[in-house]
Amino acid sequence: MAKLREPEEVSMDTQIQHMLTVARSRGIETAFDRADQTSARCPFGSAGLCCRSCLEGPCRIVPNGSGPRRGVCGADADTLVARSLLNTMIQGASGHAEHGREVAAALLKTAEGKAPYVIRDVGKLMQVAKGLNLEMEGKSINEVAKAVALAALEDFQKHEGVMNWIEYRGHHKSREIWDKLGITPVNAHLEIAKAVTRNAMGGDADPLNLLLGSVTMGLVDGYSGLHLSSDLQDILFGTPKAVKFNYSLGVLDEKQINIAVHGHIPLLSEKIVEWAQILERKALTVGAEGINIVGVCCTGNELLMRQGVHAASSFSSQELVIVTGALEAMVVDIQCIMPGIQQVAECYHTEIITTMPHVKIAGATHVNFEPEYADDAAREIVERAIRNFAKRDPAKVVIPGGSVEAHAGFSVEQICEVTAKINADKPLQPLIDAIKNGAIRGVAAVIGCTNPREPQDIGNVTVARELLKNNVLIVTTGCAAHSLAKFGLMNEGGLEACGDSLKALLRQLGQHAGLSALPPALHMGSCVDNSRPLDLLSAIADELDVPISSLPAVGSCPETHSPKALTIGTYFMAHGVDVHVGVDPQVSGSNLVTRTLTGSREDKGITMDGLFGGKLIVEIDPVKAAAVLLERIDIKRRTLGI
Ligand code: CUV
Ligand code: SF4
Repeated sequence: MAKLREPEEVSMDTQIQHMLTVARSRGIETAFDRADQTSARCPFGSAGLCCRSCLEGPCRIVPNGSGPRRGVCGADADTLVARSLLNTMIQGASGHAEHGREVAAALLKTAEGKAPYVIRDVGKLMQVAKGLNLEMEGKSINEVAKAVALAALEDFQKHEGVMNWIEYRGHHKSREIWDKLGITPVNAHLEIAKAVTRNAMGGDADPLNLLLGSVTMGLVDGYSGLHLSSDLQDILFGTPKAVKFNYSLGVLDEKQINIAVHGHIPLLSEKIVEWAQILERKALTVGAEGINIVGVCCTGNELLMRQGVHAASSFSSQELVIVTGALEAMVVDIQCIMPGIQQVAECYHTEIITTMPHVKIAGATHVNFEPEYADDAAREIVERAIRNFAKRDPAKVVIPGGSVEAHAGFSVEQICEVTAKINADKPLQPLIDAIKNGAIRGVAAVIGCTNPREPQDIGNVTVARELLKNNVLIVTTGCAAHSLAKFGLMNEGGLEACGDSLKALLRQLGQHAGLSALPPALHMGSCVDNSRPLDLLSAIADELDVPISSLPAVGSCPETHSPKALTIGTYFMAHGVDVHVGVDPQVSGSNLVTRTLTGSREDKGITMDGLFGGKLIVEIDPVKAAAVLLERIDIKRRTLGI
């Protein structure tokens, strides 16, 4: 049996350390333990050199050493590595595209009066309709919503032209590059199907062409996944505005019925919040003081951004929410749901409830979600949780004390509402001025996950702190945002982490937001909301009439585990934004692939930096990573002449 890490080595968060000790003392295994048990990892797979694409294989090759240099079909290391990367990209892009499609279908049903949702943000609806060049004259709100939904669904159907959301949101200077390379997606499903075929045995065997295929997956992810989802979710549930919430396991409440919502799509969880309020009185009849909804992963992010729902856990510690013994139900939708939660739940009274027909877990309860019957599903789930309260064993309840207050809700609209109080005609100008005069040295999007193999939060928090110290403004999404919230970077206390000029600016802007200061890390939402930092950059680039690739902006993904984070990173790079990843992306088996991804424009041969103006930075050490990101920010500042 492999030696297990000490709790202090597993997470920086003392509550997580404590709950891990509790889990171990009760003989409950979690992802942190399984990461230790599976620590002997296959060297072929780790380098991208194992191919299982056909039944001649699996082929494992050794490009520089004593072993075979090609698979049975003749594919070499470069092709194998490029294919295995594309495989990862297909996974990532499909996840986000599917998210977008589900939301589009729900919007259509809402517009047709078949689903129990309302259009909460009519202004955003009109703005999106206008952006899509849709005819609005004389149309009712529902008719416009229907036209928007159909335009969205077309991005999964059309057979020529370019995805509507790229026409709408894509920056024209980036578009020129994509079009010239012939990589601009036509429709998400078509591109995904094409990528699967080109990646099969006997398909594409040109590593550079395969890498361009990966960039297309990044664009599919970015536009049919991220932008489309954020836009439509804002229309349905409201564009986020400044909001307060609390973070950490301590948000569970011993006296209340606790329901965790986990996954990615807010369609059902928004309804659960509604039904928890409606059924609050019923909770009192079973002896609870109320119903407490807490968020996990990105469904958590969606709810906190719009409803101020407290957040309990990021990805890697999701099982520990159950170990508190105080959870009546964990409701999951799609993505990032560890199958392991069911084993943990079986040691408690917690009911795991799956909700999507294509994402079930053996042993869990399934309450099917369809937009038409969203109210029925939400009501049943809340009632189940109320019934489960009586089964709770008080002797097993351990909730760590305390939680951290955080401010979130920083959509581009919210940021501009604040800066418009300084310059009403040109709301972006205060930010542009601050970038030009150096008060803001650059902008970094700290995004992505937590990974049970990595010490939780350390990478995310260290990269952010190192950058803040150097006056780099942080925007954040996903589970990285959970890390930054927990460690105080979303409240006033976080200002001590900032360099002087950034601190002064955040204080000045804060006054216009009714806060003593803006938080140093601006929470922009879930993973699909990585559309928002790009929208911000796109608007700044337009204002300055430069490509996005000239801006002193970087992305950093210090603790990722998810293919989705790699596609998001690729989408950033396709716009010319440098992206750091703090976990090995498993491409080391090919010098060609590694050089193309990580090389600079001055290097020999084709590089991402040369083609798009942004490159991949692989650095495990977060302090060193921040130093490299600062260097890249400064290079871009010099090219911009500031
Ligand atoms: Ni989509 S993708 S672990 S929940 S951020 Fe969290 Fe965010 Fe990564 Fe998953
Ligand atoms: Fe082997 Fe080629 Fe088949 Fe891959 S596609 S398993 S390298 S024969």
